[in-house]
Amino acid sequence: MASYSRFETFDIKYNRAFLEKAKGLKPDLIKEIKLPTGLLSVSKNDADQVETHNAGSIENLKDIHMNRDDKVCLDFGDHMVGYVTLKVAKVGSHQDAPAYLRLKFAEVAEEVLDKIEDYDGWISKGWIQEEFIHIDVLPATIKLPRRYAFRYLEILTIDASQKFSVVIEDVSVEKISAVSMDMVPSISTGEALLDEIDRVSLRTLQDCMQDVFEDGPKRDRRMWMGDFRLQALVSYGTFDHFDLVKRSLYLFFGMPFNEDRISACIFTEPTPEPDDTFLIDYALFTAPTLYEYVIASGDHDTLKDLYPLAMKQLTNAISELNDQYILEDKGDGFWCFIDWSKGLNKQAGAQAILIYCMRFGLKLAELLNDSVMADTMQIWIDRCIQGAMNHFWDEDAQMFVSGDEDQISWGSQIWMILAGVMSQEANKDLIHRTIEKNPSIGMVTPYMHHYYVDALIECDEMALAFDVIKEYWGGMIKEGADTFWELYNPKDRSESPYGSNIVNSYCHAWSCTPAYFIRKYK
Ligand code: RAM
Repeated sequence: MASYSRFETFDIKYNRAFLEKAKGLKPDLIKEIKLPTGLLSVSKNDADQVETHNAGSIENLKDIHMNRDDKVCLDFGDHMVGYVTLKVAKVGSHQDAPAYLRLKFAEVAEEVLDKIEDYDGWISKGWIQEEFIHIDVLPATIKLPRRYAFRYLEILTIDASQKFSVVIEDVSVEKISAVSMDMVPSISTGEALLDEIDRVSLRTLQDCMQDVFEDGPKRDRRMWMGDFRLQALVSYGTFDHFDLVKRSLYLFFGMPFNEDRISACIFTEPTPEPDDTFLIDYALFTAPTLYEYVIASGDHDTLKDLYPLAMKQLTNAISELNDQYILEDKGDGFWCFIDWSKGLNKQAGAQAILIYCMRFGLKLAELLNDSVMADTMQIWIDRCIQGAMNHFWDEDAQMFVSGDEDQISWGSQIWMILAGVMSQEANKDLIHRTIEKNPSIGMVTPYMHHYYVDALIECDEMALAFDVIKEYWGGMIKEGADTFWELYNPKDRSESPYGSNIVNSYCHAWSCTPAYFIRKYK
């Protein structure tokens, strides 16, 4: 069973001044009332594919009288994040028993068919958006206390009674986000598919921009550094909500633990708290995230505040290098993320990400004229490149290998390219060799695909980069995505890192990056 890491002692150093700054930057959420647009039925066809069928006009809803096992499925026409209110009434004689309803919220149609009893994964089934409610007195207006992420809402009448039937008079959602789509200048690339990918990317980001940059409004509803870096990057030049980036940065940097580590993810409720999960790559990404924010916003005060701790993530990682300038492999545990592809060895990827992030550390040091730190970064970049070439480069395979079993994966090649370990010409050869050999340890997240696209651009393969965007993210659009997903393996739609895709998130922050590439390069 997979699991997140844990620290036995968890010594958090709250920086009250930073957390106060974060508090002062809490956004006012934009609220909008939305109504369902239609009625649907969802089923599976003979080829086991999920199909939706129009089940009539939404105007008919209040004419449907529901008794035991009757159900209706409402379509809101787009992905929603917000609070739902239902007006429920009855027809017939006196209500002689509670109305007993089950509500299922679904981001994608197949979730309507999922059964909670089938879930046996390793993360909580509490994430499955299903509610059972008893209503003793009808008519009633019920405002559900949870926030949901969904497009479809199935309402099943578990029971009414022989004397009365349930009627759903009205359902509405108060949709919330820190930003609105009107804030984004529209673009036209001349290619309809790219324009649509751009729009869906921004919708994904919008629905994840709440009190902080959440990773997914269905799950996990917290802020992970790896996701946040990419969200912030896409937000520059689109929603341009610098205060939300700044708030999110101060939250991460305001709660270091054990040796000033920055947590892989943080919680904000009931009060801000870091998770006791540490991922070396996510900690290192604090450097590029801070650098990119400062360049986009020009906010040098924040740079001065956060610089020491960003550099500490780099020097902490440097202190873990062995005398060959190599990060040791820590095996299968959750010590470095990179991707959810099964069996991926993380050692070479971690080494490459350290080099990649030290390059940002160098730039941060230069911005502050810290020549001692800039020299230190350069020395360790050179040493780690030397270590990487000696230890991970396989002369025979002409590819990078990782771990004791010399594993060749897509992730290791891509990260070594982005780290700039070799010349651009050699990188170009390497990416073509990778495409040709197609290592079986592949990539399953849009997050890793983002870095693949980035690596192709680094290798001056712009056309190929856009082919990947059109094929991979375009693939999700063909499958009906309103927002982009946490995980997409076109060869296996049921793939999940959690033991079942019932808990996968279908509006996931790290998948919003095509808008960044499209707007930068098209
Ligand atoms: C999952 C989430 C999140 C990601 C971490 C590593 O829990 O999908 O987005 O950053 O894993």
